[in-house]
Amino acid sequence: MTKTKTKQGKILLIGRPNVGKSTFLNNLIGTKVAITSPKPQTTRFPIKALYENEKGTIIFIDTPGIFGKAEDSLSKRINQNTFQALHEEIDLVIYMVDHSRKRDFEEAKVLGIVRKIDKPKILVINKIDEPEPTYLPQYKFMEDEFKDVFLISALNQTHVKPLIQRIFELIPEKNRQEGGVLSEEQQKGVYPLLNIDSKIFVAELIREKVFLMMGEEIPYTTTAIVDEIIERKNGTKFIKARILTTDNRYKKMLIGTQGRKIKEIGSYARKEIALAVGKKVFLDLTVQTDPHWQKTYY
Ligand SMILES: Nc1nc2c(ncn2[C@@H]2O[C@H](COP(=O)(O)OP(=O)(O)OP(=O)(O)O)[C@@H](O)[C@H]2O)c(=O)[nH]1
Ligand SMILES: [Mg+2]
Repeated sequence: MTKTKTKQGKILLIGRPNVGKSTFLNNLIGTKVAITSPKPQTTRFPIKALYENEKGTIIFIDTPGIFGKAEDSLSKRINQNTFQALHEEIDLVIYMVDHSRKRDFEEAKVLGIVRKIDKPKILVINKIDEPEPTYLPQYKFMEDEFKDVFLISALNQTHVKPLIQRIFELIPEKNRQEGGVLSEEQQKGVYPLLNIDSKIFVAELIREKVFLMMGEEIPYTTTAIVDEIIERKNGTKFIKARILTTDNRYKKMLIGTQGRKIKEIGSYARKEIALAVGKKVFLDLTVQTDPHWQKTYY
């Protein structure tokens, strides 16, 4: 069997909530693999996605932002999901920070975790497209602890290329058997996602719309579950999904007056799912109260 040399590495993306980890990954890969929103802890479990170019392949692990004060059971569990990802065999760590936010207690907590990981590390300072306010000196101060520092805009893709270049320099060269060692793993997910099937992917898109369209605390009372995806003979996809919330009063708010809110959420989600799957989609979306969903699903 012919063997070819190629760069292969597994990279952990870590940082506090909202610094732009998932945005970075999506824009790098060129397709939405992880949902994003202006609210903290949008990502709830590690998301593995494959990035390929002529130099080789990288598996990125996007993690939920670590909350400094995880007081409720959901954020505790989400933090735990990130700590679990630290046990993966990784080759490199990207520690992402947002220069427009102060280095505070939460940042210190994440830095403490990063310091304990005995792997090469790159510090990525994100959101440089936002010049004010800036606390850049507070982050630059950490430079010596890292192999390299990059100032980027994940949103505008500024300075992302040199960062990828550097990543490829730092990850190992491996033998790859013809056909690719990742193909089996790839097939399990929704390409280039490696650990998510299409039901979870669709559920994530619905959850994103809840994060974007509902007020402050509501998204944290919710999750989304996809029960069925049926391919109809006429080429359309029929999807049956539910938004779960912890309390009847939130259910009411999610449904809205005369069902307007849930219709809006459903229509926004349906359009994006249709775009992602390249088919016409029928989405049957309902809201259900389940005070214990957090124990069952995360
Ligand atoms: N101005 C600016 N905004 C950005 C940039 N990158 C991300 N954002 C915004 O920051 C917010 C959070 O982005 P996410 O990618 O969801 O952040 P995250 O680090 O994955 O957050 P969690 O999943 O909650 O840990 C979103 O509103 C993004 O649009 C950037 O380079 N510039
Ligand atoms: Mg995220």
